[in-house]
Amino acid sequence: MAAGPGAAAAAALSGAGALRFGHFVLKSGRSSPVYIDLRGLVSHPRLLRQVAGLLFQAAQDAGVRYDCVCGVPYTALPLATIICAENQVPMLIRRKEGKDYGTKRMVEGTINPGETCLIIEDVVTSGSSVLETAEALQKEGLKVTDAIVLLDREQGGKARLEEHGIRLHSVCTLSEVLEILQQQGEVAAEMVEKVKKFIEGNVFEAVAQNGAAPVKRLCKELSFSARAQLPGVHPIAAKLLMLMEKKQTNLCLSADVTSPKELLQLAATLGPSICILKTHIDILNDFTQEVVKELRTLADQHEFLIFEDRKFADIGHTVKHQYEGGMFRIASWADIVNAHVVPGSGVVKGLKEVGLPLHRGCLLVAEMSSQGSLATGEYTKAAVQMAEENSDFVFGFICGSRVSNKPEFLHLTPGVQLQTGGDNLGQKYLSPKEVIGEKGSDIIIVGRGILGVSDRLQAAEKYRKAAWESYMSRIGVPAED
Ligand code: 5BU
Repeated sequence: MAAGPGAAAAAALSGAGALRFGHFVLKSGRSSPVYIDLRGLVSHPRLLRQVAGLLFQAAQDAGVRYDCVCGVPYTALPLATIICAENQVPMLIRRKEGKDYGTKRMVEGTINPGETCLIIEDVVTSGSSVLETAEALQKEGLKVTDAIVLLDREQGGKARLEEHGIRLHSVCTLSEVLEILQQQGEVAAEMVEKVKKFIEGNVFEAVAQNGAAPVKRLCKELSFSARAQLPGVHPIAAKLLMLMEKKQTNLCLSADVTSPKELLQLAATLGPSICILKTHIDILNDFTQEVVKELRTLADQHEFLIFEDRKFADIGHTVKHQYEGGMFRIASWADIVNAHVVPGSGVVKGLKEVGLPLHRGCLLVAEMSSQGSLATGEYTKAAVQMAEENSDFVFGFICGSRVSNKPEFLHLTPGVQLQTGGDNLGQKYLSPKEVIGEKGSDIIIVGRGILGVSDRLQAAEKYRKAAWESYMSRIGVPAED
């Protein structure tokens, strides 16, 4: 066998069948020429022990000082176990969030606050999993200064962890492994080039973090129309993404007016500038089914979707009735509704029973724009998990920044004005550029920024252009003058 930790790692990876080359669609929806999965390592006890030895040695070589060890769940758990058992080091286990968020201990084992815990991981891409484990340990009062990984995919994880004060030591990098395998004739030079190009074009960079939810962004973004064609994308998301691209608008009008006549006037004049018209149907002082019928006609004529910002927040049985019946019969005319996740997944399940047969879609409130909102951190993460578990009905989020890196999910952000600041009732505003360009959201939701101006069409066009230009520069298309 060739000498050196890199060669030993490469041999272990190919011995465990952990590296596959070809054409793969990743969880994020992107295609990749390489697929790395070390879960099968547990079926190769000799290799498992060898990899644990390489990780331990890498920590020794780097001169890392630590009091205990924690593996990133799940693949690195047996590796951490071997390291700890063989070298008499106390171990900690981090729980992956279970269904009963926040009620269980997140770290098992004896925790001595102030001690330093070394993190063990199999593969690092963006560094998110290591960061999540580090956050859980830090919450318990432990220090995290170093992490050891078998394979660094060189896609920005090292730099991202460094930003958080964590040094990443890798036994080998993906390009080293590729070179070794190429020398050994196990991979063709062509494939090596292909993978290297893929790595270069897919480096994660950190974007503004809001609360505890780690947010990641790929340098090269998919366009709205490319996202519309992803396999498994929700039909409403696909329709929305396509009409956004066609009309060049990622502006949602929050039509918060109380007169039905004014609502319909707004829809008729601003229709061509918007991708969604958002209603609060219960603020109309004179509601009739005729109003929503006319609104539907205007939506079809100008190609925008209707989003009733109802924020359902009750048990499944109740929201079903609220969505389907009552005087508003929301499900019969609104393409999109939204829900709070505070009741647990029953709220989505209830809405789904009504919405799915009608081909409707739902957004979950993952974050709110208002001062002091409690929808942060673990709550936001729970919303993302709920969306992932119900992606046949849920296609995105109401949020302040990108909360999921899955391109099939859409991010819609309220609290947007060209003049930033807030109102006197807790609303906070960011600019379209901040929201789309920096926070990584997809669609701006604007109410009073447009409604409070005498020439509403001109104002809507201003917002549309600002948000669209930010999106274009995000995907790497220079602005036209
Ligand atoms: P504004 O006039 O642009 O401030 O209106 C914002 C709209 O978005 C308004 O209809 C709110 O009900 C809605 N909204 C919000 O402002 N913040 C949130 O977090 C959520 C909804 Br969820």
